[in-house]
Amino acid sequence: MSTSPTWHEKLLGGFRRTSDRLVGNLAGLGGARLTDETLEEIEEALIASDLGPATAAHVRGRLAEGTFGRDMEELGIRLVVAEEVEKTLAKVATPLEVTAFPRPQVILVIGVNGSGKTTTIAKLAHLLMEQDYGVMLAAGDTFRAAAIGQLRTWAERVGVPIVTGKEGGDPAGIVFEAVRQATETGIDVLIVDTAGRLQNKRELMDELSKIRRVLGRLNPASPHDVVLVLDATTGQNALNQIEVFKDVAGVTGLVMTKLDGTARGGVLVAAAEKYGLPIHAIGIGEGMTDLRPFDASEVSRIIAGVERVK
Ligand SMILES: Nc1nc2c(ncn2[C@@H]2O[C@H](COP(=O)(O)OP(=O)(O)O)[C@@H](O)[C@H]2O)c(=O)[nH]1
Ligand SMILES: [Mg+2]
Repeated sequence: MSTSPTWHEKLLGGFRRTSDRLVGNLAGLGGARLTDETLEEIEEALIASDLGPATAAHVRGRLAEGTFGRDMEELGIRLVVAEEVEKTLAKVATPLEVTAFPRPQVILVIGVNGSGKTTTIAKLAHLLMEQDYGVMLAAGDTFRAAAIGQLRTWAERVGVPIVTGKEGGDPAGIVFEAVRQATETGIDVLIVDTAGRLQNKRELMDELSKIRRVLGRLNPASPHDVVLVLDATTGQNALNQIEVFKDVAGVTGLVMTKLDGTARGGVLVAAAEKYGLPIHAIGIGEGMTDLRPFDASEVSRIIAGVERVK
């Protein structure tokens, strides 16, 4: 009889590449005297494992300050890595909170095609429902009929109302109608799907601005959240997307998805370090329950390969 993997087991899978690489890189560096040269090697090993340069420099600094020249076991090094990574991640690990008054809180979900927006919306809706919030979805990706159908299927599965329009229809109009319905029916959270690929970037940004303008006219505080969804399997490319979207789209927070299987989990640390944007949740699969806020300590210990050491 097989049981399905737990959240922790799936996390281990998603960070395996980063963790294996890091542990492999650090192997053999412990037990020796920490010379300048060894410290240099350790710092390079950390950067090669996708951790950002600042976190790597902090680890080096920590190792140099207290223990330089002393014998340092490999496990000791990894514990320092875990502590420093945790400091970086703890600053950004920020669950999405539902605080908007008046309701609804409007969450605009953006990101390039295939990054996992629609799936993340379904998972987020499920997570919020579990917290007893009333959730509604708006199908603002009208670029393809399949995108509308995909969100509708998820809405049925999760059990939340959805507002849709025609393929090729005006997303701003759909969003306007969704806010009206959400207000009328006392919905707490309205989550808006958006298109990730239009003819060109200009058009995509224009469409997002138009949605924002319409929302802002209904309530100046809206959208309350602009969440950029990133695909962790794309490594450095995920960082480039933050660069592209953060200012023009007014990103307020991130969700990192596909942190399962073939993910390059270290990119989570790199993103945290470089941009300092709140990271609301991480996604580790295609199921409804595969999205959660993350525990900076747990993730750091997994990355550093010390999760079983107390
Ligand atoms: N393994 C894995 N696949 C995911 C995850 N999130 C989304 N996907 C898959 O990635 C593909 C694109 O997701 P979708 O939500 O349609 O992306 P969108 O184009 O940004 O809306 C789909 O095949 C999803 O099933 C995840 O956390 N893990
Ligand atoms: Mg989609």
